[in-house]
Amino acid sequence: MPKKVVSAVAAGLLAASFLTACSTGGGGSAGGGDGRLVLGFAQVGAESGWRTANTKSVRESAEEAGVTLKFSDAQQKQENQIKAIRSFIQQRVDVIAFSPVVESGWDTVLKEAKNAKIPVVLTDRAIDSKDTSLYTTFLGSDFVEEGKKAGDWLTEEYKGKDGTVNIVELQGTTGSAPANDRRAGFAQAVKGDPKFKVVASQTGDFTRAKGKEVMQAFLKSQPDIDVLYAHNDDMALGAIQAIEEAGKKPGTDIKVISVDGIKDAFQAMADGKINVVVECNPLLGDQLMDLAKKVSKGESVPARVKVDEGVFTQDQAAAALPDRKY
Ligand code: GZL
Repeated sequence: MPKKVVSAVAAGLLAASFLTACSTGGGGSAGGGDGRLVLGFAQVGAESGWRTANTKSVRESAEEAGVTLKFSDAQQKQENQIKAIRSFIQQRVDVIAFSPVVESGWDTVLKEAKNAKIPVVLTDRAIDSKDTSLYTTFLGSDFVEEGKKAGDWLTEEYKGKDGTVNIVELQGTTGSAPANDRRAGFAQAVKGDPKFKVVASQTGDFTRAKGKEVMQAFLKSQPDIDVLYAHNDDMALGAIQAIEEAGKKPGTDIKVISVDGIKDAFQAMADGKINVVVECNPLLGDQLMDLAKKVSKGESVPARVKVDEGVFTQDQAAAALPDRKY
């Protein structure tokens, strides 16, 4: 059911035009009074190719939509995102949007935004607050579904084959929605078959460097690894370096399952080093600007806006690569 944002009821034409004039970007006082919507956006950081593409999409879409964007990069620290949201409140922006680096710890600052009558849009990642009045809508992927797609590929790949399948898992940032949900979705997909065993699971913080470092540790501690499940491409690409440095063939000796769908992962798939990529679409900018404009005018918007995304296997990689947008 679309979440009803209470919209002011104009009594007469004059009132309506007054309300309309006030709410098209003039609601806050952050703008230069030019009537443009002012959007405060608190980004997670620049930890991965996915994040870089997401930031580019938000910036370009704001430009095209005539939205004044106030952007902050939290360098993957929650306290920096909270500081940025408080700064946007101080500046009286019209709408606040952010991609929560972790699921918990947002109620206090979002209550401050609510008290300041500044609507909040969650993008990319969700929060675990019980108070859903703290944000107007959540625009992003279904990470449980992504994890399930990864697990479904694996069960299909090993259908009819006997013997234990030893899996190592590179988790995303601890406490983040994608890490929690991709892990849950994958576990749900493979739990029906006892041959699948997750023998090691640790965060690689969504970065290439950490993904390589943790994979090196897995290779030392685990005598027999059949599959790597990485919660994002950057960790998978780092892990591939570790696998090759250990004298093994990624994609063959150790099958590699990844999530995101950045160009480098498609290239690795075409090179036979990644077996399957579950797409997670970062190009949310246009949808975000549309939602922000509606929300600032008090129009009703759906409480949840999902993005379409697919699954790509090695045989599709080379043909798909030229058309990849991120
Ligand atoms: C998913 C996004 C994740 C990506 C990572 O929507 O939050 O964060 O999967 C990124 O690449 O770091």
